[in-house]
Amino acid sequence: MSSIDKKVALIFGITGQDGSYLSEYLLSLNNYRVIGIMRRSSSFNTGRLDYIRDKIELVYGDISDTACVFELISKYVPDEIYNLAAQSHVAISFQLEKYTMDVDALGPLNILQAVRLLNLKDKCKIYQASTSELYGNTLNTHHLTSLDENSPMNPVSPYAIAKLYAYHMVRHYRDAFGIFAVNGILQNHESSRRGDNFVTKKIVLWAKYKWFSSLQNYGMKNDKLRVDREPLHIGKLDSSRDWSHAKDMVKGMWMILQSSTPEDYVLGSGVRTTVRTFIEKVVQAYGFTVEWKGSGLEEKGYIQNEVAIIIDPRYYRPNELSDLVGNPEKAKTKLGWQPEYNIDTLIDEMIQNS
Ligand code: NAP
Ligand code: F7E
Repeated sequence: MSSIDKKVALIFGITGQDGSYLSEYLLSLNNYRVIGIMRRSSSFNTGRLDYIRDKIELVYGDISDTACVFELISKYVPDEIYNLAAQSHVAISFQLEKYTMDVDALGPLNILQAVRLLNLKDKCKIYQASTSELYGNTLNTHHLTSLDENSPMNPVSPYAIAKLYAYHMVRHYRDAFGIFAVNGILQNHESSRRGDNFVTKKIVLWAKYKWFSSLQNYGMKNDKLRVDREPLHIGKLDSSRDWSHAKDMVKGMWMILQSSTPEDYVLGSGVRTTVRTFIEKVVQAYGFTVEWKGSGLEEKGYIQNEVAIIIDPRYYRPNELSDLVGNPEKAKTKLGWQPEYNIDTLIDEMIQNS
């Protein structure tokens, strides 16, 4: 297929976890020209893309720069715009309130306005990376068993509040202007390419590089402990999340944009796992078990009678979201979306490749 016949996909946030998997997925379809927006940075931020660097086009830009977004969209006239760009760390959003709003709320508005004002509504479809964080503690307050497209949204962090603005603007642009703009309301998704300060990756990196001796022994019973081992410092142990693999999620993003009608979809595994269980599973993968003793801030996790996990209130948030689990039934029945990973194969991939 010549490059003229290919669909043009413009990805904001291409250098992040999802951006790299989405690029890989689109390239595998063989009919996409993939163009990604990267930020200027004092150090290289394209490490997740090195292996496909020669198959994609990268251009400098920033989603919070209105003129830049307009110029990029008018230059490339994309068939599909994926907005994955965000200040995506919930805990850090409490310290970066306005910045998070500028990027996560007003950034998507720049894209929507560009498509409308450049009269590209019949050409460009827009995917917005919405999040299960929009729901806040709705599971508990409304006594629900899982979260679907109709569950009430009560965000409890600056990140989620900014994302709620974008979510509603996407709906508004769809209803008011007939633009094909959709929200993927995604539960947590992880991988070996996850940012190092998200809890799953932090646990995997600790096990692999700070506690157990080497990957060579991974999966064998009685792996050795490192001589210079250091305990894991962790926040809320009993928060639960619905953890999927990012590879499954990016395929879902693409499917959402291929639908004949623009609609919002929840994607997730439908299975909740606590931070505590995630730690236990990672430790079990190395052939060991965790014994928990004490409670609250005094609780500790022991491996072979040695303190290995310490509760550290530095990782508590001003407002904690204690429980999230999604109901992806609509995506499964209407789009035929089916995830391939489960929590155990996700952990396996993370340990192998991190
Ligand atoms: P990520 O790894 O943090 O990637 C975020 C991307 O956005 C990076 O490429 C980052 O660039 C870019 N970015 C940040 N600020 C920008 C700006 N001002 N202009 C342009 N680009 C900017 O996040 P992710 O896990 O891939 O998630 C992708 C999207 O899904 C995010 O919007 C996130 O909020 C949302 N989401 C994620 C999850 C999840 O569990 N992963 C769940 C639901 C929703 P740098 O590389 O230069 O930092
Ligand atoms: O926290 C608890 C923490 O930072 C998960 C983003 O991709 O998913 C992500 O947001 C849970 C929370 O992810 C530590 O309190 C305990 O309950 O890995 P996380 P997140 O906040 O769920 C949503 C869907 C997004 O949209 C976001 O962009 O783990 N936790 N101890 C900890 N969390 C961190 N980071 N570090 C700890 O030491």
